[in-house]
Amino acid sequence: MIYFVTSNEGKYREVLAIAKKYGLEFEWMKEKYVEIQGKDLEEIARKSAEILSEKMKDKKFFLEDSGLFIEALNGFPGPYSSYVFETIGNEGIIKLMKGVKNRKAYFKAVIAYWDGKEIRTFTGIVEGEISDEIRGSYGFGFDPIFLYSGRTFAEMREEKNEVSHRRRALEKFFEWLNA
Ligand code: ITT
Repeated sequence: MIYFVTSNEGKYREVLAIAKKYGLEFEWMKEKYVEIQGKDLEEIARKSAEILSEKMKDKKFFLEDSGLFIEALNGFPGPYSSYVFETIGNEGIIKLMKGVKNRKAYFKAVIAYWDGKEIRTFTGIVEGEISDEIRGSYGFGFDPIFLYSGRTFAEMREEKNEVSHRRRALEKFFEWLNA
C-alpha cells in the first residue's frame, strides 16, 4: 500500500486516472502537510517528504509539489503558485500579463517518494503559453489559462493527462516502481 498525500482533489483525480493506465492503485491521504519555503520545487518536495516521513515511519507515501513558471515574470509564481492562485487567481494572472508579448510558461511537478527508508524525486515539465482570457472550466487551478498547442488544459479535459507535467513526472515514477 502506497499513500498519495495531497489536499488538492484535482491532483488526486489526475493521479488516479494516470495510475489506472499503469495498473497501479494508491490510497488517498487527504492532508495538508508542512511545506517549507524555498525557490526550488525539488528541494521543497524533498524536505516536505522528509518532515512527513517522521510521522509516517515505515508507511510508504508520495507527495507532489507543482507550480506554474511564467517567463516574462521571471518564473513567477513558481513555488508560490498555490498562494497566488488563492489570492489573485486566474483573473489576476491575466491582468499581470496584459499587453505582454512573451506568453511563454511552463508547469513543473516534482514527486517525492518515501519508501520507508529513503526519498527519491521524479520531475516532469510541460511547456505552453498563458492565454489572454479564461477558456474552459474543466480541471483545476491554472488549467483555464494554460495553453498547450492552441487549447487550454481546461479545454483539453482528459487529454491533458497525456501530456501534462504530472503525467511526465508520474511516468518516470511508475516506470521506476514497476522495474
Ligand atoms: P497539496 O500541496 O496539498 O498537494 P496544493 O494545491 O497546495 O496541494 P501545490 O502546493 O503543489 O499544491 O501548489 C500548486 C498550485 O499550482 C495549485 O494551487 C494549483 O493551482 C497549481 N497547479 C498545479 N498543477 C496544476 C495543474 O495541473 N493544472 C492547473 N493548476 C495547477
